[in-house]
Amino acid sequence: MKKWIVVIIGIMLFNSVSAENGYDLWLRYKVTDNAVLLQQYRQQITGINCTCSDGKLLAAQQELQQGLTGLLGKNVPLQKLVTNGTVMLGTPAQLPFIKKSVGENTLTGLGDEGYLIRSIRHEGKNIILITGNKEAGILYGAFHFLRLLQMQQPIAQLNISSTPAIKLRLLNHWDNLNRTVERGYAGGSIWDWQRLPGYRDQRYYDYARANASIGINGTVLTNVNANAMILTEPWLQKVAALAAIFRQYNIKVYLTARFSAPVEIGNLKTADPLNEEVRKWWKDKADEIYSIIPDFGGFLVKANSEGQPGPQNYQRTHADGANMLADAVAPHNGIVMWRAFVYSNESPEDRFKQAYNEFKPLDGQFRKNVLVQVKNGPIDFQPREPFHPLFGAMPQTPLMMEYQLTQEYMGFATHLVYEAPLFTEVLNADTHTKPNGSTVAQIIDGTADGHSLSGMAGVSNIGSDINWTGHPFGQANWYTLGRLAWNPALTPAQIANEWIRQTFTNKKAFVDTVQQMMLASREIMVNYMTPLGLHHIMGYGHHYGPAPWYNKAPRADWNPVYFHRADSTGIGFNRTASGSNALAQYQPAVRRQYENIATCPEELLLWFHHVPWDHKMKSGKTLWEEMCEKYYRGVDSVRWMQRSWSRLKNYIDEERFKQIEQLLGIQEQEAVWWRNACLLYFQTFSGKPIPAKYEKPDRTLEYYMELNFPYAPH
Ligand code: GCV
Repeated sequence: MKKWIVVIIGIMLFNSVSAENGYDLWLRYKVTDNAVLLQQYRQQITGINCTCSDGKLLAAQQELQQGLTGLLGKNVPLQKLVTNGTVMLGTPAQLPFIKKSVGENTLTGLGDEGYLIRSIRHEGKNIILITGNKEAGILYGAFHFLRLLQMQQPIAQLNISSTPAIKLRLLNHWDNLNRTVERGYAGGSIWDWQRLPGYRDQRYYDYARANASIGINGTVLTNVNANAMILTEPWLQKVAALAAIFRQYNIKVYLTARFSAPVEIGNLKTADPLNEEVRKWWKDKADEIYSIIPDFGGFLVKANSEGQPGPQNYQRTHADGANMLADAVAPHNGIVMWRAFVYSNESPEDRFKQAYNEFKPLDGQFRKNVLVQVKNGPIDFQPREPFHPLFGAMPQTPLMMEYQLTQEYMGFATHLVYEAPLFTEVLNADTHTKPNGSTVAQIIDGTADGHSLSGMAGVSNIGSDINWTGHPFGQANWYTLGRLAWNPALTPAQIANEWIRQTFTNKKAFVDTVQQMMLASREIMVNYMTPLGLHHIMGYGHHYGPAPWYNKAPRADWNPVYFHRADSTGIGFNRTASGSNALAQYQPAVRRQYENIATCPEELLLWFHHVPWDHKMKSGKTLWEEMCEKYYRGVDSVRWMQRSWSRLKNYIDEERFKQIEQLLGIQEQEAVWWRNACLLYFQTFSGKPIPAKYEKPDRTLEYYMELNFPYAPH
């Protein structure tokens, strides 16, 4: 009895630090608030034994000690001896008994980053073994083990093995050297370039821990709208300081390469990729980089897109440009990620089609160490897009997925939008390019076409805000990227469940409610912003709020009116054969489904069809009525999220509760703004009333059209 009271008081004391600012992310390691389980954990885990000769193992050991000590509410010591309840870390090379105990084949299957967590008998004791062929695997295994405890799972009979499906699991920071972040809504850049390399902020370690905990193994530090200065020696020294910290967590650094760097910092007259001097400049530059950062990952390049220089400035192809850089880094095992996000204002072609038109003919022309990085959809990270037609269309080239974690088009860091449903919707889409399996997931994990190089990247939503992502729920999107890149078969529900339990609490009522909110949140946002396949109708430049009327951009395909094409007959972009025929870029099975208005999923309808206002939808409503219904439902659902959240006050700390409550309040106001502005504007074309059963917009269209936001972040 006395023992129980001590345990319960212990739990209360350890968890009594109530205010939480979100800095600890999902690595909070609070004492287990279930007395029975805590007792069991304390018996099952008594110490840590590690033959730590390597940085990554040391990192694993430190994390385990910190985490277990927190979760068990008592010091978990490092041990030389093995006792019942020892957590033992080591590779088969360090601990020869492992080979016999788990079997050679099991180990081979783990590759370089996989791990095994097993409850075994060793030297007559019951121990928990965390092993992998390489130290990196053990690091990931240690984080998995901690996740089990944070989620209050049983650990009596462990037999877990896991290997990543995707090789390169990367964050892309759009961080500038002056510490601004393009499309960043969570403060400034976390890279304190001015004080690097001398000052190594604790944030860098915590950033690396967080990434390692979800399997992220690379980070591109700089914006794709690149600055050549990062490639100069003093800046490379700063990069090297970060690389030294990240290395211990199995994270490689990558940089964006400005294509015109040979001219800008190399004093050459040209950056032509076929020019010998230029090629030598890049080779020398690569040699220099690797002499400073021996495990440098390679380059990410945005070329001939939105004003960035590229090989086409010299009448060369994207393959010429990528291959030149690939040749420079190849001797060092570096790679090049060449982005397919290209479109030209000189071309009258539907922007949807341009990347495919430029890149498909280049399939087979890229070096082995090049990946082409493709955004999930053909336009630009909209709330909903069909999958990019390049997926499946370049079988000889590894295609890497680019998602956007930062919510450029999804309410910045103000709206609660859980992106996993968007990510998995694309991964699960069938490209129909192969008879036996060619979902987007199978294309990008390399299995469809037999590529060993594979990658998934997320444009980072991280900044200097204390909670890293501005909105506390933005952390879930970062978490999702890592977990999905490790295992694209995970469902949004599984990932949300893991994240909620670790980030907030294991209490069922809280977990269930928040999971429901998260799973619904993406569709809710689609409904109040861009239902039924509307896209790209936001404010010009900063992309804040609705502006479907906007038509003054310097190029047509930056204007909302280009994308929605509303007129008195209907609304939507005709991309069938009678329109831009973008649908021809998909395989026949996909094309046929989408081009037939009767079989096109209604959620994508206005992506592909210009639809009469009176068109009968599946619900029996007209298109106009359905559009009204979606916009109103979107707002109502935000109110539902507000009500749901308000019931959770007693489950978590006040600080985060209030933050989220306030943010939901703004989200509600902005959802109303989107709904009213869009419906009032589209009504000028449909000429139909907003059904009387709905609350009336309380402002006029003119009011919304006059709003302007010169200082919105962008
Ligand atoms: C980094 C969109 C964004 C730009 C971004 C670009 C890209 O156009 O608005 O800020 O530039 O995508 O992905 O390169």
